[in-house]
Amino acid sequence: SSHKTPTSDSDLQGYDAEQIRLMDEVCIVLDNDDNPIGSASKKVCHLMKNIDEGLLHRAFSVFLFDSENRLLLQQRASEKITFPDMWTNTCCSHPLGVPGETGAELDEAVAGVRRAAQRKLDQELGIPGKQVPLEKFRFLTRIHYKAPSDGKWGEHEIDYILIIKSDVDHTANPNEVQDTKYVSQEDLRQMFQDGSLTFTPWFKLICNTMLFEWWDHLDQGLEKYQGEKEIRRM
Ligand code: DMA
Ligand code: MN
Repeated sequence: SSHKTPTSDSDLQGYDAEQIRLMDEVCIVLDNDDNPIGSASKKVCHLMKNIDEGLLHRAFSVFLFDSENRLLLQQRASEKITFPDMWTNTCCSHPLGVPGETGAELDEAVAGVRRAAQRKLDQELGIPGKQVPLEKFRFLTRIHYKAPSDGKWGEHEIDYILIIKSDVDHTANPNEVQDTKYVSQEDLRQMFQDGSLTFTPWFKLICNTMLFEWWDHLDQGLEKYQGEKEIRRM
């Protein structure tokens, strides 16, 4: 349930106290080629007025499949400041500007987002780290995209795509996630036909381009999609 705390920060007035606290996390600020050039708070990185001036940060998106190749979706909590109530992929967030989660070279950056992914799968969905070991995350590619949320807030990220296949136990953290659902390809296509549901822009973007092809190759040679060096501009 939502707990609102008065804040002197007018940008954050009226939002959930825990989500306000998380706006102090330190994101990794990037140039257009994914080189870290500094850091800034999650709040600063997600204000459209800064994004409109070119501010860009590092993120990741996890797609978790079970042994039947069903994808775990989540519906974001109403408490989320950006993109509340929308259905999306298993878990998304940001590697933080802390030792272990940041890195300039691609290998080091991928190691950092794997650690961040493991941390957030636990924080958002209660998935134990041992069920999602770091080496099991397959890094596919990076997507550079921009998407407004509500006018004031939005995203502008280089998003590392991670796929993991694992049967997990999960218990949603209600401050982050209001619902979860395992879907087949057919189930997901049917959800897209349901006009009462909304989806995050990055999830729609990935679904409309690469997701179903990756999904078809989960068990035969996803290798050929892994470790792409080029950043996809979308
Ligand atoms: C941010 O996700 C990352 C992407 C790829 C959109 P988010 O808004 O769910 O981040 P957090 O869970 O840290 O609020
Ligand atoms: Mn972001």
